[in-house]
Amino acid sequence: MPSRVTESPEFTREEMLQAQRCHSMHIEGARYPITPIGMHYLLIHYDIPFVDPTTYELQVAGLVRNSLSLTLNEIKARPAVTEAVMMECAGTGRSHASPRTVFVPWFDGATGCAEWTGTPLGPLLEEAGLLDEAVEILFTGHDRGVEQGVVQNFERSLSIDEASREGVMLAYKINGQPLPPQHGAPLRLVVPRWYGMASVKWLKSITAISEPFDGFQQGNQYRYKRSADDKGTPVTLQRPRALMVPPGMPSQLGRDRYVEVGKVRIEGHAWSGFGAVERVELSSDGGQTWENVELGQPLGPHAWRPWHHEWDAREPGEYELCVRATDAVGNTQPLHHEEVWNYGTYGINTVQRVHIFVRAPGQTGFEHQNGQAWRLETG
Ligand SMILES: Nc1nc2c(c(=O)[nH]1)N[C@H]1C(S)=C(S)[C@@H](COP(=O)(O)O)O[C@H]1N2
Ligand SMILES: [Mo]
Repeated sequence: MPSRVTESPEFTREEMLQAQRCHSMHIEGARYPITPIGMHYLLIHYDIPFVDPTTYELQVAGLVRNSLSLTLNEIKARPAVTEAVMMECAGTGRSHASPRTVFVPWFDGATGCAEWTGTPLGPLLEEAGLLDEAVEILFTGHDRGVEQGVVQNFERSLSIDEASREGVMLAYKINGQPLPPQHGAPLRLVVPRWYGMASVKWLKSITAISEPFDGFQQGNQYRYKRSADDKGTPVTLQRPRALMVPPGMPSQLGRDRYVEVGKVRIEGHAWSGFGAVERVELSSDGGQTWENVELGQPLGPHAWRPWHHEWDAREPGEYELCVRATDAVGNTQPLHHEEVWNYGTYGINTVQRVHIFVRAPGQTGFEHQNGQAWRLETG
């Protein structure tokens, strides 16, 4: 059973259900260096499994000299690190694309930068003693389900190099709190710089294997494909993106924005898995002209980078604000989804667009560009 794609601008019933189970970050959350718990996006393929922390044991096995079985207390007794890590779902921006896969219909908010606490994975793998035949490390979750007709536990692998990298950890806390069930309690993998699917939640086992893993979530899903029967290439690192906190006040349903004439402070955060963000630009004319914004310092090497700008909204009227990040290796964001479209609609890192009305003080009427008049009244 292949995945389903649709070209309809309307969302299906399944997408509605997915969107409610797997919510995005509220876009105004782009203001916080650390995303508050509950504002961070969620992605849950099947059910949230119940894993009892008091009887929990992590199995470390396969091609290792010393198989390990570790309780949660044993894992917590190991050296601990705390780090802000940018996380983003690979299905990011899917609803900007057409056709799109029928799964979680993300717009811009499949994001969060939480502060994770856990034990580094590298030293644990060393303790287990990888045998020479081992080429990859497989991470298996406790959650089970049927996806496109295939019964499975959620599982994915990393190369030994990737798994041993600085920052890769087995996390048991988020923002100083024990992991809540939806974020992978009692223990999850956190893989900085990669799209979220690599950070396996509800971790059941870690297995050293002799062949590159080609299971469903790696050999079939999370690949950049041109068509349904193209094998494609693996989805790995987060492409550059910048998010802005939409300025002013919103309309309730349309999410259009309203500000008064004058200086408007615009701020947000930007990130890339390929290298540090070196430039962020803002456009107020839908991406025709750009100006550089001011960059701040990120909380750490794997956190998103703050930026801000004073936009001079001189004339009343209608504008389209866009923001664009460029990273240290020169990757930047496309204006249109066609430039990055792929069959699974992964990594759609098109610029965020915010439709905004600038009004004279007290102005209530607007001419909308499609000729429809808008009225604002004070409630
Ligand atoms: N076991 C398991 N791990 C998982 C998933 C899952 O469904 N099951 N979803 C993955 C995907 S696709 C993403 S984007 C991240 C989301 O992590 P979060 O919900 O904590 O934000 O978890 C990943 N880890
Ligand atoms: Mo994801």
